[in-house]
Amino acid sequence: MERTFLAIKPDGVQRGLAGEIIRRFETKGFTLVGLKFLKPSRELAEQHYAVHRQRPFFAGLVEFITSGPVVAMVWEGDGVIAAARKMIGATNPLTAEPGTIRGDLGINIGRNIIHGSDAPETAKNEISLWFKEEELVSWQPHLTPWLH
Ligand code: 3AN
Repeated sequence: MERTFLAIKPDGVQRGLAGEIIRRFETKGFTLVGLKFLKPSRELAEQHYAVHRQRPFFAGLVEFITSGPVVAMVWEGDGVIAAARKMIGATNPLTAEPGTIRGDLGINIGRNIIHGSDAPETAKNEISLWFKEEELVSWQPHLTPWLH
């Protein structure tokens, strides 16, 4: 079963959007298998955004992501990596489609509310960077077997 890593960034937490965002993935039918609330260390943030190390916004991005608590999550389900990216919307909230999380809730590219893994390989790496194996819970909702 496919898994992806999602993180509600400090702006999403500070604006009180965590519940709304979790609700969207729950009602879509995906399964939450990992959840933690933490203020990321600089080391964790730099590893997470390592591919952006050369970009002009890297320092600001690390500064921002370490500035406050984030909700780190692992979600499971068929096609969850691509579907979550679709539900999150384009990187720039101003051009993200209405109906997406960024399109509905954000306006600033540097404060775009949520992170989602962009491919199977990044999902695998990000999950193991943020979570230990024993922090992930494999389970099946009994009432909705047709989702799986
Ligand atoms: P996404 O989060 O949609 O996969 P990426 O991977 O291109 O977008 O960028 C990672 C993060 O870097 C974004 N979520 C955003 O917070 C930040 N970012 C990307 N482009 C810019 C930019 N031009 N200015 C400031 N921050 C940016």
